[in-house]
Amino acid sequence: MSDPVEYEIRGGVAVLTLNNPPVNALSSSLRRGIIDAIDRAAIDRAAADPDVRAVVLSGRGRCFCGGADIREFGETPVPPSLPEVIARIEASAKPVVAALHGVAFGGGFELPLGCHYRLSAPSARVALPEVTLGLIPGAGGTQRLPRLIGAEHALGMILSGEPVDAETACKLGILDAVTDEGGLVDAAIAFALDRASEGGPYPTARGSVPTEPENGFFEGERKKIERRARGLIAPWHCIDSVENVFRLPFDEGLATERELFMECRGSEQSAAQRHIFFAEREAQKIPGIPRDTPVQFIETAAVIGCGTMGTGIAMVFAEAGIPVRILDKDSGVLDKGLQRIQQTFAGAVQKGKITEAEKDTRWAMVSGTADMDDLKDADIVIEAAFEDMAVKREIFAALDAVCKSGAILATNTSTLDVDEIAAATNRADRVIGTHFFSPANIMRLMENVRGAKTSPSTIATVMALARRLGKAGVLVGNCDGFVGNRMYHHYTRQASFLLEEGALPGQVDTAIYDFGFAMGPFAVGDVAGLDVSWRIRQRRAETRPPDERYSAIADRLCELGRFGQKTGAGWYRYDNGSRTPIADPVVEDVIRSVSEELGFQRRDIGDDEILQRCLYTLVNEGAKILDEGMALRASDIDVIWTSGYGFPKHRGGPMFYADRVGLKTVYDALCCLADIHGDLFAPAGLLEKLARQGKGFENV
Ligand code: T1G
Repeated sequence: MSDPVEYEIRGGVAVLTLNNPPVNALSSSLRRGIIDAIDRAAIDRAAADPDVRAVVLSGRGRCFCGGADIREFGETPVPPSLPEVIARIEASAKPVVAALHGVAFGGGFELPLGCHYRLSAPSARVALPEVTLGLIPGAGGTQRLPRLIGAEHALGMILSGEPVDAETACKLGILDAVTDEGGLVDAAIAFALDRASEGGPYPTARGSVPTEPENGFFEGERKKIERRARGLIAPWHCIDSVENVFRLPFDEGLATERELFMECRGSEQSAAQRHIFFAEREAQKIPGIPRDTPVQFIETAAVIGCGTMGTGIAMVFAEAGIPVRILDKDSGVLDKGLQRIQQTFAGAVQKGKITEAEKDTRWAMVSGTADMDDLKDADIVIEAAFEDMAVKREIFAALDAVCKSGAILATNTSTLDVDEIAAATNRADRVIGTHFFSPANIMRLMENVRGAKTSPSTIATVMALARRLGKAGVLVGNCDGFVGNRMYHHYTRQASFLLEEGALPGQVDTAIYDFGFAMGPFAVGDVAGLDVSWRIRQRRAETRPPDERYSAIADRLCELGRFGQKTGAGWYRYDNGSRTPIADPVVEDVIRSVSEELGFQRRDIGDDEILQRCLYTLVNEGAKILDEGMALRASDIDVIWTSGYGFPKHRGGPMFYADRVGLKTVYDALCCLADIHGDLFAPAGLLEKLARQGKGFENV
């Protein structure tokens, strides 16, 4: 086992190199290693020490440090704590210089904040992403960073969790210098010796006087996060802890930060968000497809169809720096789509998300054509044409004839059979589903659908492409609706049945929103367009079992031309272009008339019943999907629902949530619902088995 901290004296400077692959996570052994190394460097002796005059702290491998070891959070803390390590460094009588490359995230950034100086390579990025894990910075970040760069910038970084690049970090006062890529450690050594020659005391964040923010700043920040942080713990504690910089002496502020951090660390919300963090990484691991499976590097891409999905997908490639050509035979549609892309990029500049130069770079990646021959050299083609099997088969046959032999042909279909599409080609091994979610340039989920003949190399290539595109890639089986939409179909059916029995759209949506979803199912339907699912229901009509309960309410609305926001009315009405849903008596009348036709005596329905019937339906269908092998693991389903359907991350996804409720509880509730509503709620075999064994989906 190599030393967790490499120790080398270079020209009177002790160079400490963190060495805990893959990201130098600050495990207990690494923290102990840092303490041992700074003791060895005798940092409590003056810089005149003939052996060691200064210290440089660097990282081995891809990054400086990815932060505290998240895997340790479920265990009893082992000393020394990270705050103790940082306090020792900060009190050093010798100058300590951090040399940052790659990322310095979380505790991996708090550690350098405790150093006297910070240098970085141009590629380095710093961040405090703890809030994305349901935490707050717990090793001084909320106390030191505001003292260095002011409350406004510090709280912005802490609440967003977003990285800051080296140039910006230098401008803000986080870094003392940005060196060239190759000479970081040498530059840090020279810098350290210069500081040692000048003598102490050396600057510390603790000793910096914070600049008071304008009056009402913190209250304003609380107002800003009201909607998106509703029901959460960590974001509010972030604001409280930064505000303490201006209310409490440093050590008291540090102690309070630690208390708030430990509260977050022990919360269900953080357990759920840490579950998703690891689940997204676990989803990359495909049994039978080893990490070293040959992967084709995608140099160029093409998209078929310049509609909403096609343009969204093209933007994803352009943002990842991959040249993408969009084909549409309708020049009007093509021009409109290209214009939409240009406007979206320009809008991102106006919002300050990207620079003019970045906009130009992205736009330069995009081109349009009406000639399929122009796609012959593309490494991958994503078909995003009309959701009709005949149309897709015709396109794939044509692509198969035109595209180079190694090209991957992918379909963005949301429900159609990938094998049937692949059968239209002579390269079924290189055909796969790549199901993006609208808007494709915003939603992180990418469901990759393996066909029966899809090769391991094609799967490995597309899973690697998902990462490169910044997507949460999940490999799923080729069943009707794959995983996400198959579960969503049952979830929305239940929501409609609740309307027939007594609820109204606003009540159902509010219950789901209060649970933590971004929107309830009816509001989502109005955004997506009710005509989309209407077409799918019409396609399925001839194969629907005659005795299967079916709600006609949505069909009635579509027959009235109510397709949602795009027609100004759907489940709700929308006044002149507004996106705010307003309850509409017309819809209530439709609902009541369907209830009457079905002979329902409408009744009051409580939020608990709404949540049980909608969420446990999700869990039950997820269990069936696992049983059938259409998802590799329960946590994959959690990734799908948190990154593609707005399931609240602080609940961990449907399967994690069910485990926390207890599968016996879920099973018993499903049995009660089945007694009332029939087989709709018959528990899946896997769920029953796990419930009886006292186990959870985490054991699958
Ligand atoms: N702890 C434990 N394991 C980690 C880890 C961490 N902090 N970061 C990454 N890993 C594992 C990951 O699960 C994967 O494992 C492998 O490393 C490669 O990760 C006190 C309390 C650093 C930008 O939130 O953002 O500090 O799948 O695939 O794409 O205030 O990992 O190979 O078995 O993501 O090159 C705060 C989390 C922690 C940063 C690298 N830090 N990590 O990205 O590799 S809380 C974070 C990342 C904290 C303090 C608080 C990224 C990365 P496996 P990867 P990558």
